[in-house]
Amino acid sequence: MSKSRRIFLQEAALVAGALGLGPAAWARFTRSANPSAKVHPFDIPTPEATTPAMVSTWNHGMLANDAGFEALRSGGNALDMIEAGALLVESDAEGLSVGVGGLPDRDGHVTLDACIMDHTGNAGSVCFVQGIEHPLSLARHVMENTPHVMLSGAGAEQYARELGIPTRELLTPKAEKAWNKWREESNYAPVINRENHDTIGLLALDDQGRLAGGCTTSGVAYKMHGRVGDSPIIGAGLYVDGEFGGATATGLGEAVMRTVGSFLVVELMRNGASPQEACEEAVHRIMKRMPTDDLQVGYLDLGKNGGVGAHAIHGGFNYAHHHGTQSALIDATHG
Ligand code: SD4
Repeated sequence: MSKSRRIFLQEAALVAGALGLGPAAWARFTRSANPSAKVHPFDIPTPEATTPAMVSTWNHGMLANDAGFEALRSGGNALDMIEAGALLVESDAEGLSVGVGGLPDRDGHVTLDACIMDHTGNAGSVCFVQGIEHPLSLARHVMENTPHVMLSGAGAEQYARELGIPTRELLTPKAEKAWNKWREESNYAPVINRENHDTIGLLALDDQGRLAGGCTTSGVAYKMHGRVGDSPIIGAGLYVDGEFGGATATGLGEAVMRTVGSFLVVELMRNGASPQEACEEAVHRIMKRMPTDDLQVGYLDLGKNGGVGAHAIHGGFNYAHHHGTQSALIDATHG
């Protein structure tokens, strides 16, 4: 065993002790180091098999959902559906809001946020990471192979290096050109408009009734260096409750974080709201509390039984819905 792996396991054991984790939880956290711990809780199917479905934000959600269903057909589960969809969009250098090609912060650095969560409540997240093409996959490693939920910045990058994940330049000539143009005026106000709001949030229900969700983004364009949005925050940019449903957010993260938006959507479903009612109420909470002329936030959710809801403050938010036989791009309601 390598020295860093040994130190990691010692530290993880300390954390597990401090958290009061019993042997079963400890075995799950150290799954990769313990060959006898073969069954991850996620792999235990829930009792009902269901019709699989996947919803993802924005136009690029169409291809992401196709990739998700491909992963399902190849024997994957809901988490694999999420990761497959994210991988595709993160690698698309034409997209200006996710992974490679994302618009940089005001100092010219592309910094990424991502998270993932499953129906058992497992969650992993990375924020403020640079030079990593697939932050959502790194978040999945955090979830599955460390005792933590969230790693940030240099620490997350160090973990990626330990995993052998190669680094790469994420700033494309197209994004650099846009940044240079923005610098002519350097307007630091974090406004979400048509150009800078294409974070992908993904929710999947597999054929065993297991829900999972993910969210990955380069965040608000030209943000302050070090700014982290809602997208990697469990409960804000994403939340999954295996009993009721999952939700994800897009738009200005500050408004979503202040209202713990995705958790709110799921909790409303838990209390009897339909997926659509839950998204509407969460948007209305924001509209009641803050000025919304220049503010866009949209929620998308997927109920445990396959119901879908989506609602935004302003028009323009759309999402892709795939349920195995049919796939469509749908305009969300707003206001
Ligand atoms: C953020 N919520 O960093 C992200 C941005 C976004 O669609 O969703 N854009 O605030």
